[in-house]
Amino acid sequence: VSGEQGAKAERMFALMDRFLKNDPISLQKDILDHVEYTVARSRFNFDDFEAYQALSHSVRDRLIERWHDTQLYFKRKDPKRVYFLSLEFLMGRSLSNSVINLGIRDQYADALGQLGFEYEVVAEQEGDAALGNGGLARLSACQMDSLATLDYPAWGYGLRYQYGLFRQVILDGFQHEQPDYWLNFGNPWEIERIHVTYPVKFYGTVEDETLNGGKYKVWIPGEMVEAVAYDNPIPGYGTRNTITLRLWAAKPSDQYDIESYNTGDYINAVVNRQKAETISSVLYPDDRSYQGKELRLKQQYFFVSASVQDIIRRFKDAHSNFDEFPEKVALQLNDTHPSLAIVEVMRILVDEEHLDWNRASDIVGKIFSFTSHTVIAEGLEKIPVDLLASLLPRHLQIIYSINFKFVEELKKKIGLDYNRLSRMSIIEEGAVKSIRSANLSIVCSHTVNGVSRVHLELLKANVFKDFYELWPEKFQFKTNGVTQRRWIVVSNPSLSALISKWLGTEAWIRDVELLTGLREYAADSFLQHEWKMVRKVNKMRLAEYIEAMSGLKVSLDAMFDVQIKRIHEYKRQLLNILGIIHRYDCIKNMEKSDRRKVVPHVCIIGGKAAPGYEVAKKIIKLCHAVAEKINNDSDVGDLLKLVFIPDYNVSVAELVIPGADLSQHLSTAGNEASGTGSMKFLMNGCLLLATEDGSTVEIIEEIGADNMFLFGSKVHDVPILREKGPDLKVNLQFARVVRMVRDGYFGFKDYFKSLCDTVEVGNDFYLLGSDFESYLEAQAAADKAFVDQEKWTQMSILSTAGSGRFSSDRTIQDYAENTWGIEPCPCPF
Ligand code: GL2
Repeated sequence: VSGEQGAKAERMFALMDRFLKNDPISLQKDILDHVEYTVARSRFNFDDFEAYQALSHSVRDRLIERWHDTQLYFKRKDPKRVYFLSLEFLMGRSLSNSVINLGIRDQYADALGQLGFEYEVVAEQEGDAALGNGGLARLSACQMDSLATLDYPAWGYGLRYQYGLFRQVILDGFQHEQPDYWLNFGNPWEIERIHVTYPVKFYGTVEDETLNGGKYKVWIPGEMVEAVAYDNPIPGYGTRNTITLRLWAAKPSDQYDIESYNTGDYINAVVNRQKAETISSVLYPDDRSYQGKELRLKQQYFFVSASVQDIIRRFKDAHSNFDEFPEKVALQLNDTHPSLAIVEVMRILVDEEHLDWNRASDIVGKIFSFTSHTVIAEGLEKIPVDLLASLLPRHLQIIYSINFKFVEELKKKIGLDYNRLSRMSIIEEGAVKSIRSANLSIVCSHTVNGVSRVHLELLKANVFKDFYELWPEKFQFKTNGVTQRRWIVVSNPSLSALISKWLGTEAWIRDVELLTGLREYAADSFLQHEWKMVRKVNKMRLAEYIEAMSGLKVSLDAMFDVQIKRIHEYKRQLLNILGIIHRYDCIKNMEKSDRRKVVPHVCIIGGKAAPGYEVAKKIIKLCHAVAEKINNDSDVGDLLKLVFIPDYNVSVAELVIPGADLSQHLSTAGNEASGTGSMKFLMNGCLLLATEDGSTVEIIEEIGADNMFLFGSKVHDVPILREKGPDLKVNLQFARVVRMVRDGYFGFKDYFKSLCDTVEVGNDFYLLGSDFESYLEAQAAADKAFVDQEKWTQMSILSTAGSGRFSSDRTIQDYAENTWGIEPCPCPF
């Protein structure tokens, strides 16, 4: 920088004490300054929550410093960037993750300690940012952490919902949903960018325009909303790089409203304006069904339009020729939710930048990649054409043109096979004519990814078969991963310290493959002893939580047997509960003397049901009804307890996972695209009881089938079993436990009738009956292994040792090299 600007920069630089200091005294001063000037409390009188507020602002200052440097460096280097578009990010808490990634957790803990506060207690004050439903959303969060840590020039883009995923409250065993107004107490982890705003248009008409001899389309909108950026800095671990998750909030726009003010109805005009904000108000709480609602479509377009405008603006700051766009930009579609980004880029290039259609379409084909996260055809999004025609009239025209050209090309390749042409068309004809978002995404992306090997096989064989046959080279898979920073270092600090001690280095936190080094000590009795101690302390922490929450005291000698995830029929929480009923029934019918041989279990189930998903809600109620019976049966005592953990979320997971001995992953094979919960448990040395579904198949390759408890039909068995129809040789044990529920043994006989019907012979779509016997065998095998604690601990160590492949670092590196074509850009200062 030269001239006056340069002189100014020099002066500023001289005034600045370069970089904030991280010694305990500076940190204390910093915290107290924030107590006084940011939180506006007296430095002599503040509570834990105020300490959290001050602490987080102090951390945020340090994030901002690195973030500015990173952004400046990226700007200077101008590397190819990846833009990760996702409607959901499940970030959870930010404080501990940030201080660990910045490498200053212990310093802060000291600083707080000297002020009379305990770090853990202060950190507990933070609420969860729950801007997502489940696995897909948490995956996005893990991937952001890896993108930052691996120094990739990346941006995340999403929506800043005012209400995150609902809070689950249980009353009399029934789920009730309460709004999660997470911004009530402020959010220190975001920075509002009042100057980074874009207009987003809706409704209206499309008109023709002639300009300099060219004919163009002009969209005259009927409504305009302003998108305002909220930036969330994402720090990498062991690097200065700090990247951005930019979330958009909707605000009323000043343009396009003058008319209504002029009519004199001032109050109504203001109220109408305010409605704009509803676009980013609430997260849809259903992760598997698409309802064709206008608000949802508005959300999708709102966030992609703002993001695409932002991306193009950044490109144009440094470039004038759009042919360079694919060298600078990779756009990743996280599922089909952001697929309108394709159409938005086309619209801007053609209508606003006046590129000719073929050139624009060539650019689009080079920048987009798409990852599917579902296995079933019913899970695929469809946008009703009528809805799109009214909300985004120009986009509908563009989709028709894309489809026309695609179908013409396709005819040349496959001839007039009308069935196939109609299956592959982006437009679905039928009672409700709709846009198939997946087809749009496949046609316009250079790469289509599955989230595990099995998932890709299923996509190729079923939902995307026609496309796979047409473009086999487009299809890849990137097995999901989770970040060890969050899922070991933050959530299980004692295990983390133990691992570092035995490996003699902390390098595994960045280079997770190093965990395999634990294999050589798996049989070492000293490590086993320390490993068991760490696990016991984590179990204690979990037991205290259970007691505080439910009043139930549980024995630490019992196996903590956990299933936490969204409640879905295909995930088969019902199979778990029926298995628990069977266990209970066996204990009741056993000779007293035999009970000594029973392995005590504390069964823990947690998860939310979508508000409109009746069957899932009944499963939650059944869990409570069964728990009520078992937990109050003095005959059973500590041999069996059942606990439902309400309001399962990221921070609850951070507490439960390190304390689990066994975790259950029971999806009917072929239904879970990947599954990521299992990876978190694995990293923490928890053994898995699972079907051979999704990523479990790859986990088996890594840690061996004899290191886990596998059961059930395999992926290729499931369609055959379903085809074959009901098995007349019904498993008697299964029939018995279902009958107990049916007969009202746990009460609520009428209420549970329809739930029992879902697993009756001929109706049992998710094959609980067929898999029951093998499920009980796997349970028995787990019990047997648990008795031999030495063996169990060895298996536990081997699980952690084999978990490195399931780090999101590996996934992201694979995406960067094989899908996006981007390179690390580490900030040197
Ligand atoms: C999911 C899949 O169901 C799950 O198997 C996968 O691990 C994640 C992440 O790829 O994506 N798809 C989806 O819509 N949700 C998922 O968890 N909510």
